[in-house]
Amino acid sequence: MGQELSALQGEQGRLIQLLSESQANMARLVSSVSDVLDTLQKERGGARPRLKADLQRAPARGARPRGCSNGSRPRDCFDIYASGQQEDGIYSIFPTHDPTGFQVYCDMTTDGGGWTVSGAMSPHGDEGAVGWRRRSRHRDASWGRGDGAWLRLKRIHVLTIQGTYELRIDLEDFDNGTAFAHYGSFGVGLFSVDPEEDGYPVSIADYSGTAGDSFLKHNGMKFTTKDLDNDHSENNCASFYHGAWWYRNCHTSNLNGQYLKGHHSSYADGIEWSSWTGWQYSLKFTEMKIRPVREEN
Ligand SMILES: [Ca+2]
Repeated sequence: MGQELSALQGEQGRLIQLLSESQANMARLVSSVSDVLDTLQKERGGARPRLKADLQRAPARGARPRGCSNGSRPRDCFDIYASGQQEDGIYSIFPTHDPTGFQVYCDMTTDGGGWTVSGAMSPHGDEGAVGWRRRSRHRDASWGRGDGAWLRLKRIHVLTIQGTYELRIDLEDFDNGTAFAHYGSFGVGLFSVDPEEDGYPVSIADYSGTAGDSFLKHNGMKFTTKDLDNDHSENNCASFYHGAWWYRNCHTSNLNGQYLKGHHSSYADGIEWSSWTGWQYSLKFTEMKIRPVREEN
């Protein structure tokens, strides 16, 4: 315990030094670390591993106990798949850092199955988007809407800190064309002391697939919504492009843009994946899904 405390105190000192140029940030971060230290001191028992993980935030490779048979609580759809339930549908999962759990849609058929669908958020106020809404409602049943973006990010966060996760994005156009983009590693807020305060920055790497990469340029960016501008543009990219995303200045993809049904004359404000269909084609269907990277044994 003493060793851990002094390691934490060392970390606190390092943060102070790193942020000395920004007094506001420094104060906030130091108080955040201090809070964790206080809590740690108060609750030396039960909460310790979680708090330690929160501070260190090293994605723990190989930490997944095998097998989720009868009665044990699945941390994600892959646990459910591994326990023998291999039908697409809505399941309850219980991530390590959100033990009360929540429901998700599990894709048990695409590319080996075991995918936890983290969704593309529903288009904002697009009443005409019936087909998309019907399909996304099914999958997004429990992920919330509107402000649900932040709830969703929190859930993606608690999932992706459980290990190394891969990301697959499936796309469909209005001519029944399909494509996908795969990323070998993906997470949000992986290195944040307070991920929400930090804007759930995205970590993403290792593209492969058929849709081309339209996401790597967003690596490291915080999430921006219309009411919270975390991007590098002098404007708010979410307002400007009618979406919510890990915008830089501003985007190569905009999966929460407007449902504009294919070609549109406006610029980049639809559901765009630019490397596949450019900046003036709003896709019919998109789906983001994550799965823990299986160790090679
Ligand atoms: Ca901005």
